[in-house]
Amino acid sequence: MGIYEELEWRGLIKDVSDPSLRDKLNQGGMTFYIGTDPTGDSLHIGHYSSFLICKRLQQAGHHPIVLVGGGTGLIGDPKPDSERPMITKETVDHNFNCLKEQLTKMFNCEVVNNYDWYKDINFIDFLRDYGKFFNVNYMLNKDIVARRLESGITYTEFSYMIMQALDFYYLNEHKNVTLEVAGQDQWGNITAGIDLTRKKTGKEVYGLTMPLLTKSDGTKFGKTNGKAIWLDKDKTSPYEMYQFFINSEDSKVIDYLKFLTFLSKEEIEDLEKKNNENPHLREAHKALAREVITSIHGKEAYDEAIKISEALFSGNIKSLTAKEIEMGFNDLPCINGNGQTLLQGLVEAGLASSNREAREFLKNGAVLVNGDKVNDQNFLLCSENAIEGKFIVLRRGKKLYALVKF
Ligand code: 383
Repeated sequence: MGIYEELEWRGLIKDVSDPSLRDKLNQGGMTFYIGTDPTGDSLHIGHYSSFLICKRLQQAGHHPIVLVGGGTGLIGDPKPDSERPMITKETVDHNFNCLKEQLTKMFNCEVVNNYDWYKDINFIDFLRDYGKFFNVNYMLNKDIVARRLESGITYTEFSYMIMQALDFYYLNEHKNVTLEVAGQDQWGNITAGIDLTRKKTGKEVYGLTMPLLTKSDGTKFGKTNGKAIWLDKDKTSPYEMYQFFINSEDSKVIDYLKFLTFLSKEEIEDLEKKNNENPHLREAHKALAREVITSIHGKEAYDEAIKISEALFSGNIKSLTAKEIEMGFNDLPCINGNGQTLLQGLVEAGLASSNREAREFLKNGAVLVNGDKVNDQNFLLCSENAIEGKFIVLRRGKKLYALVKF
């Protein structure tokens, strides 16, 4: 199986600009690029799924260049529904540095900034040297612009495709880039670059897009409760990421393994069999979480995520450090500890609806404090009783948790 067939098997090919790309990719030796705009200070799992193509093509003997759009980030790639708010140059600079660091760490790749070539192009040159190659009808027919005609699009965002096209042309001229890869939402921008390069140089360059990952209801993959899954540990802890993957839909987990891991066809087929025969063991889900988290955050972070999950599952809270508790309980109700009684704390944290109900729970032995059963309603929620003086974990019944912070 060549790399092209492997990408096909993984479900990673949506559009290709020319059928001859199959042989070219199978031969190796192409320099390709993929870009992202510094609209935030971290990439998320959606970006990750696209950027993994860097490693896959690299392993097949191609050379990656990653572009972080310090220039395009100042303009904004049109979204289907509405204009983007402008972000300041300072924010773009800051985000650029964050993304550059994340990407070099993960993919050990060359990172370029398109601001470096735009800064020398003045407006007159831009219109003469590039604008002249774009027929407005051609631009209006691009899917993304067509979709915005109703709601409106500014001249600024309308010009975006010329910039991305210019990048492809520039990288072809200066770095011998002959292929641009991206998620399927970038097809219009990629073909604009192929056309511009052909018109300006007569040379043929290529494009390839990957489908966007979805959930079974067709919505975008990569969010829990409306929150994105970030690659930055401080925004999404490895434990949260673990929960996200372990809770993947059964009907989708094999697709995600193909898309997001480097496990081989044989290994994934084996997991598929296990998933069908013994779904309750969740072997495929566990492999998915292990592969992705180890590759993004390393083995240690993965082990920590497992440790937190196991402690929360078994109730063995005391085996956790304060830092691990903070990670594990990030999303749970939280109250400030001020030496209140356990009775007061249960009500305040919403684990009981009244003092009377709280007393009932205590009497029935349904309340755990840091994993131990407590039935003394006057037990004090004070830092002396907290783990590392910082956290008390309250649990009522099997599943309801709250955190008391000091
Ligand atoms: C800018 C200049 C270029 C080439 C690409 C760009 C960025 C591009 C874009 N990409 C998305 C982003 O920045 O907007 N115009 O968030 C996303 N990508 C990748 C992938 C994806 C796309 O970073 O489909 C998801 O992650 O292509 O939406 O010369």
